[in-house]
Amino acid sequence: RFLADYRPWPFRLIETRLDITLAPRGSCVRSELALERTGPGPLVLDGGAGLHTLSVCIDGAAVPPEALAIGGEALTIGDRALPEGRFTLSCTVEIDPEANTALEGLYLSGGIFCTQCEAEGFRHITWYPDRPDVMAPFRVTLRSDMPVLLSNGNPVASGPGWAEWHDPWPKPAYLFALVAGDLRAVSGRFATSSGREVALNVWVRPGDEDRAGFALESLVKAMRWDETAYGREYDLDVFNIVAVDDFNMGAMENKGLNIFNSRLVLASPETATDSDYERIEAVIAHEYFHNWTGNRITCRDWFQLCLKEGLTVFRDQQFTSDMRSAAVKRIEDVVTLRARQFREDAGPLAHPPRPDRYEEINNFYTATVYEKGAEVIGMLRRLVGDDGYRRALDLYFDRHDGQACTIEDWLKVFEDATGRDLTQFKRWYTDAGTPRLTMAEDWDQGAGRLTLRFRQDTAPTPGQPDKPPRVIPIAVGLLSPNGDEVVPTRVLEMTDAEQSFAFDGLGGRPVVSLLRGFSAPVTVDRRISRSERALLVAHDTDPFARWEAADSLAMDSLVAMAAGAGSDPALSYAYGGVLAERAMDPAFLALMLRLPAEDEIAAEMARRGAVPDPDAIHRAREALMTELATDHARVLDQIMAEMDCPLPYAPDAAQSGARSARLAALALLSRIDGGERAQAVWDRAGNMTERMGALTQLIRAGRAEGALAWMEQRFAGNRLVMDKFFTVQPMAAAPDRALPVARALAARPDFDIRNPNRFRALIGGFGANHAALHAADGSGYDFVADWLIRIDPVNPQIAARMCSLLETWPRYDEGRRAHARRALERIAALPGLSGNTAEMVTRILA
Ligand code: HT7
Ligand code: ZN
Repeated sequence: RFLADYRPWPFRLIETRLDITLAPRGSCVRSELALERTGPGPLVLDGGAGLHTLSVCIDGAAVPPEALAIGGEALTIGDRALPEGRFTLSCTVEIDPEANTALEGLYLSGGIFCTQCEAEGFRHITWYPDRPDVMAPFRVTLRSDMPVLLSNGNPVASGPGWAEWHDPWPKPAYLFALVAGDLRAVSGRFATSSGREVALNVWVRPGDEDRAGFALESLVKAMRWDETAYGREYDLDVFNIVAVDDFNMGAMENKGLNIFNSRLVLASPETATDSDYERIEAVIAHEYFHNWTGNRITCRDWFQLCLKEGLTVFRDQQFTSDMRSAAVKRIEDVVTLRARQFREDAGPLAHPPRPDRYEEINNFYTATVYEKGAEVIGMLRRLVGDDGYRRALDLYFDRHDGQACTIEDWLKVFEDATGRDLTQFKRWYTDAGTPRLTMAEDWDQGAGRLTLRFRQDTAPTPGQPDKPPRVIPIAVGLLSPNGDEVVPTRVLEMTDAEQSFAFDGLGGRPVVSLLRGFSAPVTVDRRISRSERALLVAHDTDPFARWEAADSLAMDSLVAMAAGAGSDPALSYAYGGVLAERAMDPAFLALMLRLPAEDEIAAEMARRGAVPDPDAIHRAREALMTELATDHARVLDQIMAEMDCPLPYAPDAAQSGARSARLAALALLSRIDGGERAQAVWDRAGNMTERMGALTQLIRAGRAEGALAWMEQRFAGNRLVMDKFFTVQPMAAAPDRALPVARALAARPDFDIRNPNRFRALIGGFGANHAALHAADGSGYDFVADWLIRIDPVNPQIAARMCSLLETWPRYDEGRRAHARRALERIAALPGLSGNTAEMVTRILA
């Protein structure tokens, strides 16, 4: 499919009525679409193979067989059978939710009927114009003996065995949802700024009510924040959230009826970690924010996916910054961006935030569309300023409410609101690849002038050999050699391939603090001495740049060590300085103590033109951690003691920051004490955060048997905790132990591949063990390929998404590349391979 092929649908959909009788093996879906022709051509509706069509009528009369074609994935009614003006098309189909293991359309999750319609799931429910630019109000009747029957919008009426819902806001089919099951609500109320009373419900399985409170609190915070920060008010009488155990992604923003993966709703201190809590707060907010950025204003077509996802990620990042520490959040976001999106951009799956072609849209819910889409908005905001951003957003909501829009519409509101020409900026949306920014410095002592000379280049990506320059906002500050800030942050706007910027009136040569706040998603090459880096680590006023200086010192050291060099004493010295600083925010300290992950080191080596050796990288990182722990054992122990949080447990920024610093210190110290401290933390642990921190180190130290047995016994019935059990073992195991551990876990009866969380837990956990995944004998690739082959016929979306575990194969040596290629070819050759996985494997191999 191609962006250039977009054509409007030649009919207007005035209203959609659905009457659905639910049964596990044969649910009956009756639809009535009120339609009006607006252009020439037949009426073509989308549908899937699983629809058993019982009748198709126009204005109550069966469509004659000669006018009707049902084939493949379309139902077509010829021109001549269609009345002039308004008419009603009614269809009746039967579908089989129990057989639906792909979890797309209507399916059953642990006895609960639920739906997932984004991107193209509605066509598995009935024949429909399943495209985001066809929007209509919905009136839905559900019939079932389940006690709770939910759909979008407001409840209209209900009786024993049925309920009617009406959603007045026109919406595309991908935002339709229904839920029917034995559920309990944890409820609250919210009064909007204009006085609308909204009933809030978080629906969970009986017995899970005591783990739903945090989700409800997060929803209230998100609703209030969107009113204050964006002037956006909620627009229905009820807002329902439902938690289900079987879900392909994290959550879904269906209008008024968000459906969530239960891991993003259910939390208690005993079962969820601090990061689980933070993620729940963020995703509840993300889905809620979609009500305006996605639902009220939606996408014209799926090429525009980042219009809603990039903007909504940007908004949820702002929200978390406001709720917690902005500096820590920014660094965490950059770490994720580099680990996932830079990796994508540097490999065979590179694509722009707005792709112009795809085969399977589900394969484009990527870090590029989401995270880079958000970065692009951050740059836009930096360029137009906070006021300009606010004016543009107000205009966006005014101008486009109720519409299905494009990236062009989005950029136009910025142009109209600020008077800025965004022609060049648009390249961030249309061009793939991470620009490399090279900086050189010219210092003129006599004139007191520092000139910064920049060059930008972007390597070719699939289908895009030439990369014209982009506009890059480069935030820069200058520090004097004694650490004082002599020039506060200034944003330089680079528009050419090469460009210089001068700073005058300087008393002495300053140290440049570059790309403050990570002002653009680029990589940086600059010549900078260790002592300048150390100065930035000690004194930079910009927290991101400060962290970045420490991270790059560590990275340089690790890259050199992986290539056989000894460690750099400057790093341990800089670490000592950081540890000595008493006033540092503990969450920030935890980030400063973190060493780059093995996959990040491999990526950096590849970027520098070297071939990474995963075993050497693993050894280097372990050696450096051991050295840092040895050098700083005393103060690390002090940190562990000081950061021991008082009871009661709270998942707030202060406590979770302290716990993360404590566990970062524990991770280092466990390298030199054989896991003794980890055992002590485990024995006294009062919450899941401490348990998982300690367990990771116990596994690494090879003394986790007791802890694992306890966990299994204590949480056997808790799927979410058992997912952690499946992830942490292969992830933290020594590289030569990870495969036998993963194989043993895969052989357990509770490794159920129909549950995406469980599959991701084990296969993703193994994939996170860099040296095991990239074992020289290809055993890691084979293990992953074997399981992708097994899951593909069950759940193609999950199979395709997990293919990205193999996307970095071109980085490695010839032997590993040959093994990876063979594993990928084995998947590609599978008879009946899904289109989803076929597309991914073909792109990865290209
Ligand atoms: N907009 C939602 C995306 C999503 C999804 C996409 C494909 C297949 C299943 C899915 N479940 C949810 C979630 C979001 O980004 O907010
Ligand atoms: Zn989203």
